[in-house]
Amino acid sequence: MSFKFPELPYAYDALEPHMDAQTMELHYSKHHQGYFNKFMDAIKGTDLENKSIEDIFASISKQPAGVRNTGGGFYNHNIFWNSMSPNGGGNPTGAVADAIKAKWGSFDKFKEEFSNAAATRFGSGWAWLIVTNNGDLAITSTANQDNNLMDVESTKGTPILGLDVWEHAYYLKYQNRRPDFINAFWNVVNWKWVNEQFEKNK
Ligand code: MN3
Repeated sequence: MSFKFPELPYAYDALEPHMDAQTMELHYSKHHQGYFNKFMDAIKGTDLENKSIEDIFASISKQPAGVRNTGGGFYNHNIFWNSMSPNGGGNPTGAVADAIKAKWGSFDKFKEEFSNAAATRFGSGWAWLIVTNNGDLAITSTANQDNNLMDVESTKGTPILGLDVWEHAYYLKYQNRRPDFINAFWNVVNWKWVNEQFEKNK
């Protein structure tokens, strides 16, 4: 297994006005790249170099905090970039749309609960839609760079939609108004990609 720093799937300004170009550039080229570089340094020469990221997360409680924080930072931002698209927004489609309706009753109710998870995460962290290990959908929130693939989380599953609510994700454009950033996110959600992840992991 070798890890690669991914290309951003669109231009820095592609998600304007919802996600501003300056934030996107700093977030990807400084924050995400920084996590990746530090993760590579942290696992260099260890047996983790030959493991998948999922395997590393499955026993993350046995690893140094540096591996947990930087490995999480690397993986989580991959999910975040793919969760958005210039052609995104609107309503979910495909099997995930049906599963959301079955679980929450309506897309609006789902949006409300996910937004609430993102808004109420104290400090830095993430809101997720995950496929749990028994194939169910769940909304979760994790601190710092943790995610639900990690053995430290009580709810286990694979993230299929992720929202970064660290201040670096929104402060330049939205300052302290995290709820405005969360509302803007819905205009760019890449439901096609989310549905593909759901199909793969359900
Ligand atoms: Mn971030």
